[in-house]
Amino acid sequence: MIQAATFHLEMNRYIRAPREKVFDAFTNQEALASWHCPRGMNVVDVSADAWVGGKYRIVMGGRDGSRHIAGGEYQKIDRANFLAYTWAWESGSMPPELKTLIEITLAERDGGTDLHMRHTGFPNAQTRDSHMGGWQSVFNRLNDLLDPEGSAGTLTVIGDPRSSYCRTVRMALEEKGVAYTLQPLPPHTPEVLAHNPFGRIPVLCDGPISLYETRAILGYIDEAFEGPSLNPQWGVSARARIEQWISLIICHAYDAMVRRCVLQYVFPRGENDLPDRAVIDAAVPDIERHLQAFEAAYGERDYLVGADLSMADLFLAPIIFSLGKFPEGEALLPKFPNVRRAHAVMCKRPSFVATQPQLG
Ligand SMILES: N[C@@H](CCC(=O)N[C@@H](CS)C(=O)NCC(=O)O)C(=O)O
Repeated sequence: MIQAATFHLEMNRYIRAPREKVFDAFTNQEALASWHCPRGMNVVDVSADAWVGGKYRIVMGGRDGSRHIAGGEYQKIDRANFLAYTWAWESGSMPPELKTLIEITLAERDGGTDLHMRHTGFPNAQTRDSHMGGWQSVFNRLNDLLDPEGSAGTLTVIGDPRSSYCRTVRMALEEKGVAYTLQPLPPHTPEVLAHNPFGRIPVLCDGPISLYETRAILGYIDEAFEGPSLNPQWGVSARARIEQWISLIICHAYDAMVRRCVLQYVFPRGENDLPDRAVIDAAVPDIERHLQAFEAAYGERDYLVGADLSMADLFLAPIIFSLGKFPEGEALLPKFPNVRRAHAVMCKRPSFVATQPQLG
């Protein structure tokens, strides 16, 4: 005997596509194959007999080889207006005999479609909440598929294009080949604060999912999207080394090179609105120590860890670029030939070229 279920979730999405197209994406097998799984997974197999009483089955595959299979029966089909179908997992946290119900209501608005989803019948709040996160990700893929801008209609990077962290995120998206929209905004604006209580940029919005802190954003980009891995290095020590460099850059190198040097020129706060010499001069020995560490790490290689680009390089390249635009960088960088050579390699990458900022 199955306990009466009392938990449900509701979701609203606006999709810039005609109602018929949105509706058909739920009932057409080929369409379902291209969107109906969370980011980071693939639809491995799908069947859909879209008539009342007909069944559907979706096999979602994780990169680790895991399989998550959901299926059910169509209950009501009113094309382009309303669709109801049962939903059950063949394995996982919900018992296969527990059938939940999905109701999709579509309404036309401003040339697009308001989609309302009601998913009822969860046995507890935890199961409902885990489905909520999953559905948000699944509907992001639906949006990528139907929006005329593709993933740029779903994915937004909020931040000043001159910000080195912002550039790191944009380079990561470029490296993965993922289209996005840039919302160029400085830190602490209401739009930024709406997503990050600390007001810092960048913020990545993927539909209703928003993230801040660049390392976390890169992890999301790497796992959620197809395309080359941002950390292709093999082995525990290589992966730890990447994290070492990222941590050093975020906690110390950025402070010395950007905050205490570059930003003194970009946003001068010294006497007579000039760069604060004392702050810059005190930063120079710290900048030099960091450059020494990077010089040794590169050796004869062009990347910080191993023979390939990693997230560590995506963090460092925008900082070296900014530093090189100001007198202290111009004076210091020639002393570090490995850093210069590796940076020249980064400068040629299309991801670097595509994210070139205008520095003041
Ligand atoms: N730890 C943050 C640092 C982000 C950061 O410091 N961003 C700068 C712009 S490059 C910023 O928002 N500064 C404003 C502030 O610190 O209040 C991250 O990794 O994203």
